[in-house]
Amino acid sequence: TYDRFTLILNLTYNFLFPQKLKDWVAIENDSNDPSKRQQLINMMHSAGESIKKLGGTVEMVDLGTQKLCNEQNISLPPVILANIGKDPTKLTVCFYGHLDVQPAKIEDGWSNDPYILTEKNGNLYGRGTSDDKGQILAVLNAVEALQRHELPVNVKFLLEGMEEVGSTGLPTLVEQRNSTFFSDVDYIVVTDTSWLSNKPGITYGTRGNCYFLIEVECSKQDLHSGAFGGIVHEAMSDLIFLLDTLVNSSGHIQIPGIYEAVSPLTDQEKKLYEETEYDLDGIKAKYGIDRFIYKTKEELLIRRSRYPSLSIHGIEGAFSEPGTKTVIPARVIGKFSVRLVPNMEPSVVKKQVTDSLNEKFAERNSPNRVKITSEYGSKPWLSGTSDPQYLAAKKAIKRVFGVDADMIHVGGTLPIASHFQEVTGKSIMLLGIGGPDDAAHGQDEKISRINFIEGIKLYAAFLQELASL
Ligand SMILES: *[C@@H]1O[C@H](CO)[C@@H](O)[C@H](O)[C@H]1NC(C)=O
Ligand SMILES: *[C@@H]1O[C@H](CO)[C@@H](O)[C@H](O)[C@H]1NC(C)=O
Ligand SMILES: *[C@@H]1O[C@H](CO)[C@@H](O)[C@H](O)[C@H]1NC(C)=O
Ligand SMILES: CC(=O)N[C@H]1CO[C@H](CO)[C@@H](O)[C@@H]1O
Ligand SMILES: [Zn+2]
Repeated sequence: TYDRFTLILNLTYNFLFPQKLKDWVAIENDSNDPSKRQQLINMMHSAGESIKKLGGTVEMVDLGTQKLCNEQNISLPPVILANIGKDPTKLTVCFYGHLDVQPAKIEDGWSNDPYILTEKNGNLYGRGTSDDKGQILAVLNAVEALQRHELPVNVKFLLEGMEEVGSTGLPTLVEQRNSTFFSDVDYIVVTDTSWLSNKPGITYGTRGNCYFLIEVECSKQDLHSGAFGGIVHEAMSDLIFLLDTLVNSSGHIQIPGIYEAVSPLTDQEKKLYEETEYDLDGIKAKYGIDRFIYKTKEELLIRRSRYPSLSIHGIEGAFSEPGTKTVIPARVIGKFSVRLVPNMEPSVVKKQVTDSLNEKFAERNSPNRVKITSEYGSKPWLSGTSDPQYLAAKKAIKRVFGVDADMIHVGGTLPIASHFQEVTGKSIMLLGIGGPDDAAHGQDEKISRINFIEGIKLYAAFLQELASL
C-alpha cells in the first residue's frame, strides 16, 4: 500500500499541495501587528475549513481580547481544536502548530513579495512556508492522502495564531481542556521545529530561557560630559561593569552556583551528539564567523544545546546613532538572557543572577539607582527518546528518506513543549520537515519542494508506523 500511496502523492499532489500552500501564504499576516488581526482570524477560519473538508470536527475556541499599549482591546485569534476520526480502537495523535507568522515586508530585503508563494531553484519562498504553515499543511495533506486508503490513527489538531508573540492564552486553554480534549490523546507531536542539517531529524529537547533587565540611573536627565565628566558616577560605566561580570570570554557563566543544577550528560546522550550531522565549516562561512569557542562538532553541539549560556542583547537608552554626541546618558537598561537546561529552575536562576549582580554592584560603591528585573522564565524540555512515537518517527524517516534520523536537542526555547508535558503528562515529540537554512523569521523564508513533498510522506508514514508498532 505504501508504494501505491507514494505514487499517488508524486503524480497528483506534486502540483496540488504546493498550490494550497500558495493560498495559505497569501492569506497570512503577522501576529505582532494589531492592524492585521482580522487577516489572522481569517487564516484560522480558513484552516478550520480545510480540516472540515477532511471530515473533521472543528471547534474555534474564542480566547477573548488582548489589551494593547494604547488601552484598546482587540480580539485574539481563535484557537482550533479539531479531530479527524474517533475510532476507540485506534491511537490518537494530536498535532500542535501555529498559523501566525513573523512580520515580513518586501522592503526588508525579500527577493519577492513575502505573501506570494514563489518557486525558484526547487524552493518554495514565502512567509510561513517553513515556520509553521507549511508544516501544518503537510500534516493535513498527509491525512488527506492516507484517507484515500485508511487513516491508521485518530488525528487531533491544536492550532494557534499567537505563537510568535508568546502563545497568549494557550497555556490556560491546555489546562482547561486537559480532562476533555487531551484525555484520549496518546501522543502529542509539535510541528514547529526544523532539521539541523539536510538529514531529517527528530527533536527531543529544547533549552529554557530567563530574560533579564538591569536598569541603572545616575541623574534625572542626560548630562554633558564637558560639564559632568569626571565628577559623576556614570550609569553607562556601572552598567557595562555589571554586564561584564556575567560571562567570561570562554563563554563560562560567572554567576555563582548556576552550573550546580545542570543534570549530567549521559553516555547515551553523548552518543547521539556524535551521530548528529552538523556542517561546522559551512555554518562558519555562511555567517562569517572566524572561530567558535569549541573545536569539535560534538563539543559545539553539546554546548549549544545541553549547557546553559548567557547572551547580552542590548542597551536601551545608550547613545547609538551615528555621530559623536558627548552625552552622559541618565538612564540605561542592559538586556541579557540565560538559556536553561534540564534541572535548572527559572526561579532559582533568577535569584542567583540577581544576588550576584547586587553583590558585584555593592563592591563598586556607586550611589546610582539599580533595578534588576526578569521578564519571563521558560523551562527547558527533555523527552525520553524510546517512547513509541520516537520509534515510529525513526522508522518513518528510514522508510521515506533511507537514512537514520538525527536526534536533535535544540538550543532554542519552545515553552509550549514543557507546558504540554507538565500539564498532560503525555509523550511529546517535535517532528518538523523544514531544513536548516529555511530562514524562519528572516528574509526569503522558504521550504524546499523536496522537503515539503517528502515531508508529507514522512508524516503519513509516521502515522502508519505508529499504528502498526
Ligand atoms: C478593555 O477591556 C477591559 C477589561 O478587559 C476594560 O476594562 C476596558 O474598558 C476595555 N477598554 C476599551 C477601550 O474598550
Ligand atoms: C491531566 O490529565 C491526565 C489524564 O489524562 C492526568 O494524568 C493529569 O494529572 C492531568 N493534569 C493535571 C494538571 O491535572
Ligand atoms: C572562564 O572561566 C572558566 C571557569 O572558571 C575557566 O575555566 C576559563 O579558563 C575562563 N576563561 C577565560 C578566558 O578566562
Ligand atoms: C491578504 C492580505 O491582506 N495580505 C496583506 C498582508 O500584509 C501585507 C503587508 O502589510 C500586505 O501587503 C498584504 O496585502
Ligand atoms: Zn514557529
